[in-house]
Amino acid sequence: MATIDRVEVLVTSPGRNFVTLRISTSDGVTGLGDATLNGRELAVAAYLEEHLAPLLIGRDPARIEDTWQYLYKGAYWRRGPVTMTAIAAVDVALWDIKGKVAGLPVYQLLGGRSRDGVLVYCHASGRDVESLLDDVAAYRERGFQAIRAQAAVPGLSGSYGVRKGAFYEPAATSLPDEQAWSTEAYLDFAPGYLAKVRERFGFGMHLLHDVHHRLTPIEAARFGRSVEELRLFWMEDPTPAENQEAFRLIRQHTTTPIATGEVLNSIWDVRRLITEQLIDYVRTTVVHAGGITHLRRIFDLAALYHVRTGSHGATDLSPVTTAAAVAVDISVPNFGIQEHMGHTPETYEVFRGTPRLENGMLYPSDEPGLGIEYDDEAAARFPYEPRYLPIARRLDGSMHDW
Ligand code: EZ4
Ligand code: CO
Repeated sequence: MATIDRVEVLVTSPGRNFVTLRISTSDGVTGLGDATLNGRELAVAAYLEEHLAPLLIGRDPARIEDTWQYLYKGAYWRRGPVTMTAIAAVDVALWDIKGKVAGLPVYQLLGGRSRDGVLVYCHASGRDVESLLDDVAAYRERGFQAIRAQAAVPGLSGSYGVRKGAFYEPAATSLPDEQAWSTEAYLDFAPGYLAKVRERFGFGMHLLHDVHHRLTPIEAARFGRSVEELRLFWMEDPTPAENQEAFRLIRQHTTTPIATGEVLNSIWDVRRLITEQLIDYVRTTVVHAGGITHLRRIFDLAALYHVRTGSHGATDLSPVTTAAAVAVDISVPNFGIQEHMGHTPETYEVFRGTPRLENGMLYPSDEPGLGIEYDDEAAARFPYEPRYLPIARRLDGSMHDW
């Protein structure tokens, strides 16, 4: 029997921070898992290095389910983003190893293709409506079939979700940037620019919008109702997802589809949302929700309740996560859509072999495992630097209350 004989935690910052786990076996096979938790990266690195690596040495790398249960139940302290991201990194690295040992891409181990490719949505944004419309046009030209649209709210400093340069990166400062927020200004503005996107580009594409958790349930209900005729693919994170009951109120008022779950990390966190059919798309991911093993469990529960998948895929989820997400997405019956923003060229120098993107669809590599190689020399050129997500204050100076 092969055993796990090396566990390395790799930290690099090719434009943004990534934590990666590399597991090597006594047979010389290596597997990669993403362990990136935006703005809290080193907490997961320490969890892996100090608490999980010593437990993994000598174990059988083929026992993926058993290792998952051992790490989850053995912690005693269950769930939470740090724990679930650390377990995810181990889980994904072991799937990568299993694929390489079998000589098969990971999606084949998950039952093979349920579809030809994975529909993705990209992020169009603008500092005003005109530049948003130009950005949508550019993504349409590149063949994207589904587009998220966000514009900066006039008069508010900072604008979460709006790209500044060529690459989207909300975690861009060495201490958290402070931005201003006004719900009234947002609600007056956002439905109008979404309408302009439909006016100019029609209904032959999917249109998405992310509320970033910023509304109260009744505000979210009003927003959802006000954009019904625009037939959004979804409104994302209308309210903070930890209050699962809030979604019932939103649901009672609007037929705009609802997606949530990018910050949730276990089946327990989404159970009511799914079983009470309060959402249409569940956004949990391979990296933050316990790896392929646990994400499939969440997606199977969702399938019973007509909830489709719509996993998070922003720039803080590394190319290892993209590859693992595509393996899950292409195989599960209830796939909905996958978020995909792409990474900087520097990131692709470190993580080689990302899934192929063509006409707004991602296609998995047919290399054994996940098909991603980590380039240590390239990684060494990009040392870690603290980077934080912004926070927001309301106009009276108080911390936001979402
Ligand atoms: O705020 O990935 O849907 N995508 C998003 C992202 C998240 C960041 C947080 O790290 O909401 O922009
Ligand atoms: Co989001």
